[in-house]
Parts: sequence; structure tokens; C-alpha cells
Amino acid sequence: MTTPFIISDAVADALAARTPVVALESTIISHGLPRPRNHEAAKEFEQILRDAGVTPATIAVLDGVPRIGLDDEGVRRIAEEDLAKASVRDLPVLAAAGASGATTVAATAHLAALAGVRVFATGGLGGVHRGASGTFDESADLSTLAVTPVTVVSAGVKSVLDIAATLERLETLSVPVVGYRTTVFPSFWLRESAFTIDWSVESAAQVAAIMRSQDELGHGQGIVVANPIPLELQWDPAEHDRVLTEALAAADRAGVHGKAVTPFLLGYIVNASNGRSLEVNLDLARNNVRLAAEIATEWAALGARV
Ligand code: PSU
Ligand code: MN
Repeated sequence: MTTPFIISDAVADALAARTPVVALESTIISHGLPRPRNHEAAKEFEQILRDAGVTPATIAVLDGVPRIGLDDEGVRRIAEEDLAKASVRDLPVLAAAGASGATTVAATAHLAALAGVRVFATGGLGGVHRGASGTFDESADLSTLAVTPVTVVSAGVKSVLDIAATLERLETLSVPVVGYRTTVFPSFWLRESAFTIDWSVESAAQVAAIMRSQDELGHGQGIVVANPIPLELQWDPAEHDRVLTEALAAADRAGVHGKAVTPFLLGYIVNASNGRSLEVNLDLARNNVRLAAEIATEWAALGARV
């Protein structure tokens, strides 16, 4: 028997000392960003956290062992190796096989919660795919957040998904969606989507207060903090619409389905936009990491379990 999961010394020390920790996912590195920018991004996200006085906990499965917090070699591996895309259901299979995998939002949130890490930064959340009424393709990110008390900072969901259906499902699953200084749900590369949300907060401290109330009320779900990219950094909406239409048609022609859909669309869009979507993707992710750092800091300041 090996250890079922390993919390790195840095993360374990931070949790014990109740200093702030932020979880980071590895699928965005392994399957969501092209090499070699993905490796730079993985290191940069960690550095943004360290500069803010927060301990990064990048999460992945390496050789069958889920790891909460990676060393430099682990970060290199998630960027350079061809890892399986691992959602929650893949964790026991990878563990038993001694195999490696890059964790999705769902699997990252699951492992973060297991370790006691409450705040998690990503790019975009998975959601309900277009045509899901026929394909049933809905990301396990949603069902996992229904049972996992982790606050996920994301730039909403990509417009390749069915945003309206995603918001409906989050409502059904009792997952609060809170806009950061907005009541318009963002659509990843763009500041806005056509959909509004009920609640917004003005500060990271307000998010931490919601987390505390959540614990007091026995609410065991996750919280989605929707953090729109600053206007001056967003993708040009006209180019966005054009590339998106092309990408959806290409996915149709290629007949991709299941877990291959999200990586296919992301890769297609980076190429078809000549890399512009990639720059926006990196900017929004940095923006989310910075906000997550503030939320984790406020959460630690509440004296609660980080
Ligand atoms: N959205 C992005 N970039 C990503 C993903 C989503 O903008 O890299 C990844 C995340 O890891 C997310 C996963 O959890 O895709 C969702 O995949 P699926 O739709 O197969 O559940
Ligand atoms: Mn899917």
C-alpha cells in the first residue's frame, strides 16, 4: 500500500499554521494551454500566489498518487508529459493503476477539499455543453461542486457551452454563484454574457464572510465566484463570435465527443485566433489567481480552517 494522497510539506505547513493556501488545477496546464506556454503559466500562477503571501497547491495525480502541492519537477511533468485528463471518477482508477493524470476542476476541488484547502483558482468552469439535451454532456464540475465545499474563482464559463443551462444546473445543485463587482455572468474571454446573476460582492472579505456563513449553516456545496476579465483585456467580441462559430462547426465535422470536446475546442480556438485567445486566457487566469489569493487571505484572517 502506498499513501492514498500526499500533501506537500509547504501546503501541510501552511494548513497547520492557518496561513492562506490556494489550489490550482492541472488540466488547464496539461490540456487547456499549448506547450511551452503552459509550463510558464503553471510557474507564473504559483509565483503570483507566493508574491501575495499565499501558498500554492497545484494538484495532479503522479504515478497513482494524488498530490496536493507539487515541487518543480511535478509542475514540469504536468506541463510536458501526455497525461490523462482526470475527473473525479478517474481518481480511483488512476490510483489503482499507478498512473498519472491532470485533474479537472472537479477532481482538483475534490482533492483540495480532502486536504482542507478551501479556495481554488481556475480559468473557466466546465458546464453544460450545447446540445446536452441530446448528448447528456454536462461537466462533472457541476455535480462535484454540489458536494464539495470549495470556493472556485473562475471567469464564468466559455461561450462554447450552454451558459443558460449551466446557470440553471448550478441553481438546481444549490451552488451559489456570486459575481465579483458585477451582476452579469462573464463568458470567459469576454467580460459579459447575456445572463445576469442574483448576487455580487465588492470585496474578497465579503466572499470569506459567505464561506463562514456557509459553514455555520451546514451548506456543504461549493461557491462559484464569477470574476470577469477587465474590459481592456477582453477578446474582441466580433472576432470571438466568428472564431467560436468556426470552432463549433469544426468539432461537429471532426465528430469529437465526451471529454475530448473541451480540449478540442480550446486548441482550435487558439489556432484560429492566431494566439489571441491564448493571451486572453492567460490574462483572465492571472486575474482569477490574484482574486483567489485575496479571498484565501481574508479566509485565513477569519481564523477559520484554511
Ligand atoms: N475551461 C477552460 N479551460 C480548461 C477547462 C475548462 O476554459 O482547461 C478544463 C477544466 O479542467 C474543466 C474541464 O474542469 O476542462 C471540463 O472538462 P469537461 O467539459 O470534459 O468536464
Ligand atoms: Mn463532458
